[in-house]
Amino acid sequence: MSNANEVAFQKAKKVIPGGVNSPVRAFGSVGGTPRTIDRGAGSKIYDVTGKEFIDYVGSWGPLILGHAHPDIVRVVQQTAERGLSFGAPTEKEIELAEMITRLVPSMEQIRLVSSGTEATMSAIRLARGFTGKPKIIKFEGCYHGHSDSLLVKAGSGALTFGQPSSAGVPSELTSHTIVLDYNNVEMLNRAFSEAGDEIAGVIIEPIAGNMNLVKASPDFVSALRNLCDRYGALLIYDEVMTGFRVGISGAQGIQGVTPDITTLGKVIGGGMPMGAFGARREIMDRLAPIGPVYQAGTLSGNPVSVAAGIRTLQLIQEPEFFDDLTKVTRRLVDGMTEMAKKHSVDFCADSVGGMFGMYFSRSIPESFSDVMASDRERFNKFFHLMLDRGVYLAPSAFEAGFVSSAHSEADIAATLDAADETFAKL
Ligand code: HOZ
Repeated sequence: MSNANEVAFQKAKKVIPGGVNSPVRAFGSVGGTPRTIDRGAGSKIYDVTGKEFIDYVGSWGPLILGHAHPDIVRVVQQTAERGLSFGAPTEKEIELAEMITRLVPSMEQIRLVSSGTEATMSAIRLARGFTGKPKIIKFEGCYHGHSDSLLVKAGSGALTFGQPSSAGVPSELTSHTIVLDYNNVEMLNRAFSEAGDEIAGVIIEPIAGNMNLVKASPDFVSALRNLCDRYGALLIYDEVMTGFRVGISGAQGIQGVTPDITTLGKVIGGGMPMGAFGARREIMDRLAPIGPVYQAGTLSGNPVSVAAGIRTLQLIQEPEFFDDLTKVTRRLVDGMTEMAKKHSVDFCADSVGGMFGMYFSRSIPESFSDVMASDRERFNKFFHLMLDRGVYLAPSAFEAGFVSSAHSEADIAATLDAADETFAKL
């Protein structure tokens, strides 16, 4: 590898812990030196040596239109010229809220925040404030940001680095968090029958993307909705990753479920920092300044992020947008599966909209334990061989991947050529 990435990483490690501003970037589980990125354009990113990569990370999900989309860059520039932040209401944030509430009808009102972590943390507080109950159910391998009570048996970087539960979180702070197996209806029933009166809410990634990609089964989803209704708990759909990524109304639109609270992030900021949470009005009325549940943020509803978000949501509502994105992503995963078969490698892949999972296992995982049983050593080799061939995948076997509308047939073909060579070497 060229020296410039190594030089940059060594310099970074002196002043930034582990050389990165978020752990999964560090190549910690796959080994080697992270590429230091210089710029991006469309489906490609370029590192500091000038090497080009077809990018399937897309800044971990937000870049559904690809890098530096001209329309997004233009609105960001135009908006920035009029002021970067006001800490006061703007007309544009109303426009974004109207757009989101129209596209995701379970969210009658939304509040904008600056990250997915803030969105889920606030959603949990709201669920407790609304129900007056303390306990939250989450599922092993789901990641809902890094707030204390949710960092228990979590996915994403926490899982990648073998610390699904973080140091620095006193057990008192997680004593109200109940962790259950994903897609396990029996366990869910049992938890509600034992502690139903104390459960404020159940938070779930309805299509999990932080333990690779794992879909909630229809039975599991309907059990969640029914049990929450029966016990007066709130169903919280964490759609930070899936919102406006798997379809125009998110995973809830695909599954036909009406959650009580939804959290969003990533795509809604168009590549700028942004998160949101929303629910029906009676729940949102509990928030300050109307209600007693406090939640705030200096940069919440930041005008530059809002402008990027509005333009992104306008573009993804164009006819055929999700049909095309879904087809291209499907072509990628089907092609990868074929290549693996050609070389007799145990591998499978799946996708929903513009989000995909690739697994070194014989069948598509349905639970955290299935994901853990996949061949991580093989993934690590695969990752590096693909990287050498100019394909940038998430540097972890536990992260979903993302295709953007900028990915062309030629990108998919080049990726499959790289996969052909790679699988031959595994
Ligand atoms: N949830 C994202 C990855 N699964 C966040 C990216 C990060 O942790 O840096």
